[in-house]
Amino acid sequence: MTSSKNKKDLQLETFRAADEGKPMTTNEGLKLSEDEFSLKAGDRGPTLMEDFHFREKMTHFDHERIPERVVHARGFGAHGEFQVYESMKAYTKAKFLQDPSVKTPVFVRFSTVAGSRGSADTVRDVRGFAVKFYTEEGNYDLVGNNIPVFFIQNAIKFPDLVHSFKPEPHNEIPQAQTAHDTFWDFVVNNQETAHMIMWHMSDRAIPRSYRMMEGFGVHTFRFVNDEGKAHFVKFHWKPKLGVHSLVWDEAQKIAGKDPDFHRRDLYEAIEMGNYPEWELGVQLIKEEDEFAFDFDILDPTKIWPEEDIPVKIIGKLTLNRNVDNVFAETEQAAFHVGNVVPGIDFTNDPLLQGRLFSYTDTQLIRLGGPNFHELPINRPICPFHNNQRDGYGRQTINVGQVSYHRNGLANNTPSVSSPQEGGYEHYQEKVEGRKVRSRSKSFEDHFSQAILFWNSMSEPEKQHIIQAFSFELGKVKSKAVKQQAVDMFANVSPMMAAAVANAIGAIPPQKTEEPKAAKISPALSQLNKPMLPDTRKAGVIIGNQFNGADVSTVLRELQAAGVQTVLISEKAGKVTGTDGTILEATETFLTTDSVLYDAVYAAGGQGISPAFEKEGSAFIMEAFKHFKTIGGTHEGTVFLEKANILNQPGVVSGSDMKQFAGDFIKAVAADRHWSRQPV
Ligand code: HDD
Repeated sequence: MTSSKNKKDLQLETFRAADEGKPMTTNEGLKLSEDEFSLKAGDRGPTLMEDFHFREKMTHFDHERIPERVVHARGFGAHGEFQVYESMKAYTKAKFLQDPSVKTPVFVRFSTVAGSRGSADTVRDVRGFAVKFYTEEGNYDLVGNNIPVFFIQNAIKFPDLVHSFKPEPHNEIPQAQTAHDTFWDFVVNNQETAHMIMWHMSDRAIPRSYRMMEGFGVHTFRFVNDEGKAHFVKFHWKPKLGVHSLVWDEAQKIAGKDPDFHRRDLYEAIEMGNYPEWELGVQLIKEEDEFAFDFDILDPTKIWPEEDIPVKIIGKLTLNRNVDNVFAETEQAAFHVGNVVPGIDFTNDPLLQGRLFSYTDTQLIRLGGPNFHELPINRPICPFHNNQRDGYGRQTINVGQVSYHRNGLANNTPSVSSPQEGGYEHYQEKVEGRKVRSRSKSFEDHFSQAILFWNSMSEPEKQHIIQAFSFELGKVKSKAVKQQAVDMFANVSPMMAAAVANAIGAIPPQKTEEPKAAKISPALSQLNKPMLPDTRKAGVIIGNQFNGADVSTVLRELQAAGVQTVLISEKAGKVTGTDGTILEATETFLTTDSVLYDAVYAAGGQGISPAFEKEGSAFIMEAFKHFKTIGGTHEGTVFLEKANILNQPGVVSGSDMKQFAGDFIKAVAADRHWSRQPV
């Protein structure tokens, strides 16, 4: 494993094979003379058992699939590096968090949770954000999500939660969706889900791009320094590009037009050198302040409001290399919350404790035995030695006679290390208690932070939440479940619940008084995050006899600001401007769609046909409906005039090209224009 971007270095790794240009052999290395015809008794005769080549090829193919992940089956990964900004020595002895000059290689896998491996990227779902740091002290996995809380408080309920959102067992419908009876039945019968459901109904569950999502470790972990002093810690990933989402109608259409929308976006960004970046932030609470808050800091359904416990930014993650082979790397990557390094430790969060069992267990079935740590993607970059031996697919050839601890023949090696020598020592937390199966009293408040979340949303975000509830519950068949959901979420906001009840044909809640808005947390609203035009994609509608000089100026300005442009014309290929400028259109209205862009620039062209004009108008109106930036110059302005949208927010036109480009870029950075009126 290496952090290098240089493909030449990678080829030195013995496990990476470049087959191009090489003679074909069997897996045993025998050169083959033929690979199209099986061995037969005569031209028209039966195939012979003797055909070892046919049997090897077919057997391998027949066994090509492994079980997909039971959750997070649909995912996409990339390599990169992590660098800490300043030493975290005061808080943790983790080596990769000490020296700002050290680059730690990482592998990150993003995922949806509910859908199968072949499901669409843009469904409403939580996104996984799993990071493997290949540190010199061993692999550290931060296996998080893009939502900072979880549905349940105790891991023993995880199989129930997952069964409820997976397709229903009697007809295996619906795929990759929570908009069905069993999920909402689980929600209303497990009210600890309230806070997470608010996030799940929010725009966070339909991200625009993996590159534009926050990530969270969710649980409270521990940092331990070299004096043995501990702090409680929560981890945050903050995307440099800000946090952006799709709108629901758009997300559903993209699922059909380009089910690979998110993986394509990440893959292309990295190929183009637009390496996505996130900053790592930590919230820290002293051990002695464990009980200083009005919520239990170990409860995974609670955030630590950033305004009360600030996020200290400590480093940067950059993804700079796509995988060479999705199966070998992304699919075989095995993350485990229990992969820690000295200086990072667990807490008694009962969800975290259960996860510590589940991850290794699932890899045993998914990757077929106990040697999955030897797969190239999972190998640590530091040496590893112990007395574990054998098992399916063992690759290491352990030499020597001794394979047990407490031996004399090998001088009792491999030997254990003291904490000073880097040996992992569990934090010596004092614990005592009776054996009980119960919820801690301090975990009983399910609504305060759901209310905090709702109150912290901007008006458009609130509307989206109401619409999401109305969609999801609108798909539920059971009237009882619908009603229970309305009544449950009246605890968050009776106004919200009444609006949902109205949309889904349920009875409005009895409760009418809004809970007192004691606090809001501005950090929870996406509209308060960085807004940049960088790497946003604008579709450019262009036809022959476009204004060569002017349009070229606009395109240059957009590119300089980092806005990507894709030219869409009547036919793919050359488009000629009035001054002979030739541009290349890569898409037509047949091959692309409005939902695949962040913005539209109608550059026009005197040679645009009426049919093209009609399709262009539909393309623009779809973008308008999705609140996207729309610009027009020259004949392109006619589209906007005809649609009667010229004076609407986020609609830009003009005859001074520099001015126009500047306004357009600003509007793209502002993202969606929510104050737009329907036309
Ligand atoms: Fe989990 C996969 C994140 C709770 C059991 N989980 C998985 C992945 C992510 C998370 C990102 C995909 C990793 C990858 O890309 O390969 N899971 C979370 C978060 C949770 C959480 C942030 C709550 C805070 N998970 C959770 C619980 C359990 C599991 C409570 C069971 C007790 N998760 C699994 C699993 C998976 C998994 C069954 C499926 C595939 C895998 O582990 O490798 O073990």
